[in-house]
Amino acid sequence: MGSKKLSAIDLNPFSPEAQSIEQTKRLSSEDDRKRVHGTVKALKENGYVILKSRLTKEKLGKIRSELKLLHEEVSKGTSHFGGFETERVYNLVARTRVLDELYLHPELLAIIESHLNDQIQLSISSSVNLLPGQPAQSFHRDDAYYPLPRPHMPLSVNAMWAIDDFTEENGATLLIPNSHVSASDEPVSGYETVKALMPAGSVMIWDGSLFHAGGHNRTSNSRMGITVVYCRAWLRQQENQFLGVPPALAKNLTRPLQKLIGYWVANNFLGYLNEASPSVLLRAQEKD
Ligand SMILES: O=C(O)CCC(=O)C(=O)O
Repeated sequence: MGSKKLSAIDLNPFSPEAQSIEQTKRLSSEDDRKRVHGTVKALKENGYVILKSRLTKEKLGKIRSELKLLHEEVSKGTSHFGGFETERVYNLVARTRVLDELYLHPELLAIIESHLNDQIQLSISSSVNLLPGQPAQSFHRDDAYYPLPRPHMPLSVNAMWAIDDFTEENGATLLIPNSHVSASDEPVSGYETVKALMPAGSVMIWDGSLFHAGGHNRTSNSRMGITVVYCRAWLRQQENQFLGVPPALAKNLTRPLQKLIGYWVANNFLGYLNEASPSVLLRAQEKD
C-alpha cells in the first residue's frame, strides 16, 4: 500500500470516520464558495454566467499550440448535430496536461460545487473547433441523457472556455436564458436567445438543463472552445474516464484531478473497491 500515510478520506467507507467526513468532500475551499455567492445566484436565475478573461496570454498561447497539434490528428465531424464543419478532440484529460488548471480552476469549482451543492466529477472534456461556414447547431440540453421529469434539481454544469474570442460572427454559443427551469422538452416558442460573446480566456458556465447551441461561423477563421462538463459524483459520466484515463495514466495526475475524474468514493458507497477508495489503489501503483 505504500509508505504514505492514508488520509481520512481513504478510510474504509463503512467506518464511522469515513461516513462522518462525507459532506466535506469538496474540491473548492469554503472561502472560495463564499466569494462566488453572487455569481451562483446569477447562474441559478439565468441558467448561465460568463467569467471574463481568466487566462493569461501566455497560458492561452500554450493551449493554442497544444490544441493545434491535437487537431492535426482529427477529421471533420460526420453528423449534422456534431457539425460537418467542426473538429472535436475527446478524452482530453488523457491527451494533455495543459488544461489541468482549467479543469481545477478554483473559482470555477467553487461555483459548480455551490450550484450543485454536492460532490462533483468531470463528465467529459473535449475541444470544439467551429470551422468557417459551420451553421448553427440545434438547441439542446446537456443533461438530456438523464431521463428525469423536468424541471429537476441541477445535475450537471458545462464550462465552455473560449480559446479564441467568441464573437457575433464566428459562432459564439447561443443560449436561451432561463430555459433550465422549463418543464418543456423543446424550447418554448418566441424564446429570446443571447450570444455568449466573450474574449479569449473567458469561461461561460451553464446549467446542464439550459437550452444552448453552437452558433453559425460566418467568418473565414475557426472558433476554438474547450467544453468541460461536470456532474454530480453519483451519476454516470458521459465519457468513460476509467477506460479513457486508466490507472497507469491516472497515477501521474495530481490528486485533485484524480478525484475529479472519479478516482474517489461518492456518497460513501459508490466507487470503492475491496473496502478502499480508488485513491488507495492508485497510490499502490505509484510504487511500480
Ligand atoms: O460549440 C458550442 O458553442 C456549443 C457546442 C455544443 O453545445 C455541443 O456540441 O453540444
